[in-house]
Amino acid sequence: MRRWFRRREKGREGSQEDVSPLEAEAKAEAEPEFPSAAAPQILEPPETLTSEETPEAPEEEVAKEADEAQRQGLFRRLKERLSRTRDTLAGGLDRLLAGRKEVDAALLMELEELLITADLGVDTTLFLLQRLQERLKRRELGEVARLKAALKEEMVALTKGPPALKITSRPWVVLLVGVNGVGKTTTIAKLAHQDREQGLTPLLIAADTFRAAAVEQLEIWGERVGASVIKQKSGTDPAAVVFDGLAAALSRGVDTVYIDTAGRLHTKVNLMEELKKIHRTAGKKLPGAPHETLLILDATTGQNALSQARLFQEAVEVSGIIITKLDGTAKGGMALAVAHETGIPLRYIGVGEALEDLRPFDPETFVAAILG
Ligand SMILES: Nc1nc2c(ncn2[C@@H]2O[C@H](COP(=O)(O)OP(=O)(O)OP(=O)(O)O)[C@@H](O)[C@H]2O)c(=O)[nH]1
Ligand SMILES: [Mg+2]
Repeated sequence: MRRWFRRREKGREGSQEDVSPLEAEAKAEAEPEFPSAAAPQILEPPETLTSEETPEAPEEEVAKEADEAQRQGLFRRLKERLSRTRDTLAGGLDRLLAGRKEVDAALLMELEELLITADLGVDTTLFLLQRLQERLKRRELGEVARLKAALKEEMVALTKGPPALKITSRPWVVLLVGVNGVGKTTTIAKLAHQDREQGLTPLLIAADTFRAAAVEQLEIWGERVGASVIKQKSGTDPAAVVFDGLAAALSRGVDTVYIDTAGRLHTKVNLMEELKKIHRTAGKKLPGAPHETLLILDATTGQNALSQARLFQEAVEVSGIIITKLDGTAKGGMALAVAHETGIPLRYIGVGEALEDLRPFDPETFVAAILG
């Protein structure tokens, strides 16, 4: 909306600078170096500009077209990034349907195999198959072409969850959890980058005190995105770092706070206890915090991500999931399984290592990109 408004304003400025026909002629005479026969035609102002009642509609249309072009560009890139999953799913389905005239039980059995290959997991695959079999019984899948459309509809329906939470208090505190190497620190940088783009002030808290390099990594990202980092020396109790970090957030009046946590401690039990303590401490310093606890899952781990989700859910109340590294895997179907089987809203997907490579998860767009 804001972009559209800016473009409209720019359009207006542009039309104010347009030369009148008389000025144009004078300009043409003053520029004898281009005496070509085509010159008068070029200088003649287009009719729309000389008209007294320049309608606004064309400008709005241009802005809409530009937005549409941008949307399509983003979608094309998403499709490219998800191409390995797309090759498995969309490519596999096309091969399956080639030469077939009608959908029958045997075809659905083959589809089952394909969905498992794309890492949708047994439970989600069987759920989808059951929905398709019901449609088949209702004679809704007569033609082969209907099968793809029906599968897309059922996949989108799988992932419909509550809408993304909005920032309703300041500072808005987000705790990021997940096993080591899934992309927690990188995702914090991407989220902080998005905030900066929207004119918000993020603050990063380095609560992964287990590895000295973890703090440094967060500092480098902080510098890159223009966000302050609150840290203490390696080995400090992470809950204490969070307590001090939130005190700093309150005194500085920042908009958002991202807490980076360790992915590995001596034992899993240690890690879960540490996360619980961080969670409790945040709430003590700032009632209601953390406002979001985001679980980061790595797409390349496929179905294993589901057991990670169960593990973390037992320790802290996970309010949203981010799936990273969907760009490098054919296992992208796992995103649908995770969204369906955990019941936790999938908020974002990571499709690359750059700051811009975090996209809000939209079921329709995602399904169209892997199967459309
Ligand atoms: N291709 C790709 N790589 C990603 C994505 N997100 C993160 N990575 C990479 O994954 C690696 C690990 O990322 P980190 O952010 O360090 O992961 P972490 O969860 O903080 O790891 P620990 O601190 O060890 O627990 C880095 O090389 C990132 O660049 C993504 O969406 N796509
Ligand atoms: Mg990290």
